[in-house]
Amino acid sequence: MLKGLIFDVDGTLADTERDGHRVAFNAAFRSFGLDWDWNVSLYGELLAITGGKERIRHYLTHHCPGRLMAAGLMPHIPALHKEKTRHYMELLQQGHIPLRPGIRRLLAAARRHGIRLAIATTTTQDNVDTLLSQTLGPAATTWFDVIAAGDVVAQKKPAPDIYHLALRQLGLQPAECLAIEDSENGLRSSLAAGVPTLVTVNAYTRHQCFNGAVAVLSDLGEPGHAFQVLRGDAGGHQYASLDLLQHWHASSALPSAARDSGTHRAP
Ligand code: XBP
Ligand code: MG
Repeated sequence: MLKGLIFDVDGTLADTERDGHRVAFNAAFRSFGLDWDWNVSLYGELLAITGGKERIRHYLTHHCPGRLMAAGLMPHIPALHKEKTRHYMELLQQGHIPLRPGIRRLLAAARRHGIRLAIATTTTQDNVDTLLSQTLGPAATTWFDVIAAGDVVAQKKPAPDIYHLALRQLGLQPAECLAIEDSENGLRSSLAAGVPTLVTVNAYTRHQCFNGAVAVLSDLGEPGHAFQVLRGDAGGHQYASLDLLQHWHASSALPSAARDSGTHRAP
């Protein structure tokens, strides 16, 4: 039985990367007098590295023109990332980053039906709190029994650490939950923790491999705004209702033969 929904944040709750984090990184580089420009295409490559500090370190190691410059900048990564987070929070506070389709609707449905809510994300707690309060109101952070975010774990996604922490703090078994993710790194993390996972892609992740997901969608959809089912059986539904999530969750518990036989159809 589905007892908990565990949401990823970046790319899942909101499309935060291209016009949010990426813009904030570039603003921080300018604040530090660095002429680096993470354009849309390069940032798409750098997203393979989760964690903003880890992404900067990767850039310094693999992309930075001067070796000496890279070595000299390594100690400044925490300060650079702090400046980036300041810029990102400003973008959030200006209301530039809306929730993705279906998020508000599903959170409300889960709360009405007593399904517990959690977050498992690589970004910082501050970024999560600001996104939730800006888009859903100041009380929204209290809707989540658990917000597992950023550096609270040793290994970031695709390692399962953040999902293990969320499950431990929820006091739920992996099979009692459904994760919602947007990226291959996120899916690998949730599946490694044993959590059945629904994927909603975005422009940066649409081409990635999502083997093992209960279904892959363009987004969660809304009444009158149909989703695209990229993989899986939505039984003719036009958007991801709580019923449909519960169906996908139940089907994930079935032996693959029963699941693949199509006998367990969407409601
Ligand atoms: C996506 C990430 C984060 C963001 C940047 O997190 O990998 O690192 O790109 O945020 P999610 P920070 O698990 O929510 O998809 O700079 O705060 O790390
Ligand atoms: Mg994500």
